[in-house]
Parts: sequence; C-alpha cells; structure tokens
Amino acid sequence: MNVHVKHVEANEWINRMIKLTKPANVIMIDGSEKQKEQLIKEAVAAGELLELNQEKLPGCYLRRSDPTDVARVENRTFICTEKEIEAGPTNKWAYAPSMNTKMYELFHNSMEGKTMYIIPYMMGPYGSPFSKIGFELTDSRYVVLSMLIMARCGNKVLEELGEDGEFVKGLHSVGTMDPEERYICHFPDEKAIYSFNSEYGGNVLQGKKCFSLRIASVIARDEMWLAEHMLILAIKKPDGQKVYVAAAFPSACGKTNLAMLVPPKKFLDEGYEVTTLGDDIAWLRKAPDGRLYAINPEYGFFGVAPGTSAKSNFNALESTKKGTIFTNVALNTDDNTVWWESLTKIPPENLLDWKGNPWTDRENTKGAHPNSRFTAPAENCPCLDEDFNSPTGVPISAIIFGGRRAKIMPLVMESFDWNHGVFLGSSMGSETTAATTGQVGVTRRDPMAMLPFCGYNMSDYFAHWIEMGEYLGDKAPKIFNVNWFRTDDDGSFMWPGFGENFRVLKWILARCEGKASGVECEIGIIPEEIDFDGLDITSEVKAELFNVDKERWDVEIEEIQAFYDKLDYVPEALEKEFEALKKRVRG
Ligand code: GTP
Ligand code: SPV
Ligand code: MN
Repeated sequence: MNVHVKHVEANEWINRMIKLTKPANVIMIDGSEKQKEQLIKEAVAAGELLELNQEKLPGCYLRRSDPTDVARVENRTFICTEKEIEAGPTNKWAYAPSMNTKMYELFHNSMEGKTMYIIPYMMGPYGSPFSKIGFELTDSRYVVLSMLIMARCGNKVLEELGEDGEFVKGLHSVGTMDPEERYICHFPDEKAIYSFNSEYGGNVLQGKKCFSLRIASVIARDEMWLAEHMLILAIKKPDGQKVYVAAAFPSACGKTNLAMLVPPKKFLDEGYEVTTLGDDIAWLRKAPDGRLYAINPEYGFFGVAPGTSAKSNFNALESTKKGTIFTNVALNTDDNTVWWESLTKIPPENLLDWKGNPWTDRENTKGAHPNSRFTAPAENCPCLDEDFNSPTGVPISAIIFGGRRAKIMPLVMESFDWNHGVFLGSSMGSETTAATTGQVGVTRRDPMAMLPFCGYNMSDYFAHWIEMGEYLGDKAPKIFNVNWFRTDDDGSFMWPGFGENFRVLKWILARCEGKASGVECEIGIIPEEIDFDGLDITSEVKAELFNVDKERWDVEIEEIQAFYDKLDYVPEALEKEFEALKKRVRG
C-alpha cells in the first residue's frame, strides 16, 4: 500500500506512516462534495453519525462520543523536546526521543484493517502570507468530516504546498479509547503532532489547538508574530468606519458569544454593527504599515452548545442550521432534532440524553453534556465579516483579556500601557469550565487564556509579548481587561452579559479613538462613564461592577506571586509592573 504526493518530503513521510500503521486502505481527501457525501453515507451506515431531520437541519448529524472522551485532557497533553526547560513548568513535558519511541509502539499496526484518510489542510486563507499547511493522517471518518468543516482541506491545499512548501506532520489513531493510554503529543522541533485514543475536537482536530496554538506559538516566537487563543470581531460605526478587536478568554468563557454579539436595539438603530472574523484562534503579525494585523486560521466554529439560544447567541444558533455535526447533545425523538440546556426554557418531552438513553432524571442529570459542541461552517454565520477570507487580515486596534472572576475583576479596565497590559494577561485568573477534564469552578491562573495551549516555556512567552510591544512601538494596540462573570452575594451574575457587552466594547472603541475619559485606579484605568442607557440596572450594581476590594486584591497579589514563583523566570518588565501594582494596592 502506498500513495504518491508531489511534495518529496511529504511523500516520504506519509508512506513511512502507512508502513508503520498498516491500514488496509488509503484515501486522499480531495475536498470535493462528492467525497464528503460518500464519507457521510459510510459514517451513517456504520453508526458513527446519526442522521438528523434533513428538512429542518439539512446536512446535519449527531455524534455520540465515547463517554470518557468528552473534553481536552491536559494531563495527557505533552510538549516533547530535548530539554524540560523548553516546555517549562506550566506544560507536561516528555523527553522527545523517549516519547518518539512510545509513539512508534502505539502507532505500530494501529490502523490494521482500517482506512487511513490523508487530510491536506491549511490554517489561514488561501494565498495569504499568514497561512500554514499541515497533513493529518487519521483512521476516523468523524475526524475527517469535522476537519472538512474546521479547516480548508483538499486539492487546493496540495496546490499551495507545491513541491517544497513547509508542512506540519500529524498522525491520529482512534486506538482502543483507553483513557490511561490517551496521548496528545507535540514535537515543536520536528513540527509533528500525534493523537491517540481520543476523538474529541481539541485533542484530535489537529489544525485547531495542536497546530494553530501549540506548534504555531513556537513558530510565532521564532518569526516574531503571535498565535493566540483569541476571537476577532469588527465594529462598524455609524459613520461606516470599521474597528477591529481581538479578545482572549479561557475555554468556555465567552469568545464565541462575544465574537457573534448582537448589539442592543438602541445601538443598531444608531447604525452600529458587529461582524465576526473568528471565535477561537487569531494569528497576528506586524504588517508593512506597522500595525498588528490578524487572521483567523480556522474555517468553522467548534462551539459550546449549552447556553446557546436564539436569545443569547442568535448568530451561532443560525450557523448550526445546516452542514453541522453536533457532538454529545440531546436528541428530540419527536422530530429528530437536537436539544441542549437553555436552547429552550422548557425541554421537549421526548429526549434521549447525550449518551442515547431516555432522559428521565431531569432534576439531577443533564440532557446534553456540559461540553457538548457544534462543529459548524463559518460561512453559515449570518454576521460573518466580509474580510473572513482576506489574505491580508484586519488591523487590530484593541486586545482584550478576560476570564471568569466572581469577585475581583471589574467589568472593564484599560491597561496603563502595553507592558501593563501584558502584565494583566500574564496574571489572568479564571474559574475552570467543562472544556477540559477535571474540577469545574476552581480559580486557576490562565495567562492570556493560553495555559493549556502555549507550546513553549511560559516565561519566554511573556518575554516574547514584551518584545512584540517594542517591535510595534506606538502602533501597538491598546490592551484591556473585561469580566462578564462578577456575582452578587447570592452567586447570581450581576452583569446581563451577551448583547449588552456591546456597551463595554463601545467604551473600548471610544478609548481607542481618544474620545472617552477614564479614571486611573490601583489596578488600571476604569471608565468615568459607560453607556448604561436603557439598561435596567441599579446604581449599587453599577458601582459594585467596578469596585476594587483592597482585601481581596491583597489575596490576589499573593496568588499572582505564587504563580510567578513557579515560573523559571519573570521578565524584568513584568516584575516592575507587579511591584508597581503592589505599591498601588498596599500603599
Ligand atoms: P471555547 O470554545 O471553549 O474556547 O469557549 P468560548 O470562550 O468560545 O465560550 P462560549 O462563547 O462558547 O461561552 C461559554 C459559556 O459561557 C456558554 O455557556 C455561554 O452561555 C456563557 N457566556 C458567554 N458569554 C457570556 C456572558 O456575557 N455572560 C454570561 N453570564 N455567560 C456568558
Ligand atoms: C477550548 O477548549 O478552548 C475549545 C475547544 O475551544 S477545544 O477545541 O477542545 O480546545
Ligand atoms: Mn477555545
């Protein structure tokens, strides 16, 4: 069994992987509708996908995963290098030669009797200096069909690769699904990715977190750009001018929702409009005009289903109406459609839960898994920005960091300058969510929302951010911090969030244009005034949303210190920022 690819090095590597894994059959993914239809047919026949109501949801399918395989597995995700210091204390490190041997053993004969699909994929628009190419060799049809949504795949990519282009190598096998032997391995030096015993998105759709963040962050460090866990959106002002922002929030903390936000009616009437460029990953580079430009390397949305409704995120829901794969949501057996928590206030009567059993204990169990997802083509999104496929990307005016903080962080603040903004990113905390296995709701440091995704030493990553500021000089975007998740004494969210977050974006926009005033406080610059007009919110709540509680900040400083102490080093510029914060808070 062998294949022929024009690219010499790719051809040699692919045939070596075929020899190693010994598939019974090899299929090259060409990106055609016809091939996709054939694969869907086979997947349905094999029970890997369940066909949904094709009148209501054309081209949509339901996937039920292995119940142990529902999220990213950070304790099974490795950065494999020669020296531990290259991965740093925030990553799980493995000695590259030993892990290589382990991979060789795992993948030996791993595709016996199965078909290997060769997916040539591109992260980024065609014909763009930002874009990069990878191959994923997989024995999972579900992975192929998901990759076809999430990345640009097929013959067109092979054409762009040519005979000597660069590419990232990727191998994936479903294996036995043994969670103890689950491996998500990255070899930054070889630019290689291996995923074994999982079929969950973030573990195995290798173009996503594995390539576009872990491997790309290393390339970005070397080539002086940024690969970040950020959404990209555009705000069109009533005068027609567009301003672009990028925002990094940890997993399941609101990127998809902010990216597709519908402004409150008042602002729509005034002529504001929000359009989406990306909901999870941004690659950012200095352009010839000196500004920082961003592209979204992905081609689809792998979004959190629960919480998504016509009210909370109309555009995301619309995006899932055709050509979408739903994973681990509930099935409405009356009309063969999908359901998840909050899709409707009252759940339909006849539901199978995410495991496929009648959903009877509705008090104590969930219908959909909390990390159930939709995999939807970006082109479906009603508010997709016209520059989604632009090879040059869009110029970023503001970078926003944020997380889930019940008490400490204000609704919004601006950093004093770039380095202070990098400090805010580096010291970010957030309560954990269901997007990764482990306890939910514990606060952990998640710098720049990149804790699970930075492919190299976090200290060097911080130093790289500081260096990017120097490189961009006075054309660097302004940096902000937001928090939609402040709670009152009952534990309820104080801020309505979702579309109302536009009010915060509007202040950010005005700050970028030098048109709004801010007040310097201990932790940053907070708004003197924010447009709360038409919002039912008390003055006490307004005040509380911006309250800086010195006692809590005293504890926060200790927590930041504990995190910084764990790192190999803290760049001097950040030490300085931290010292200045301590002085301002503690006097
Ligand atoms: P990943 O895909 O894991 O990276 O997640 P994400 O950052 O794109 O998060 P997403 O927008 O999918 O939101 C995750 C959860 O947060 C959903 O359950 C949302 O309903 C909820 N959420 C998003 N925005 C807001 C908000 O402004 N306020 C509140 N209270 N919840 C929000
Ligand atoms: C996240 O967890 O940040 C996601 C989903 O966007 S995953 O692709 O699994 O990483
Ligand atoms: Mn994400």
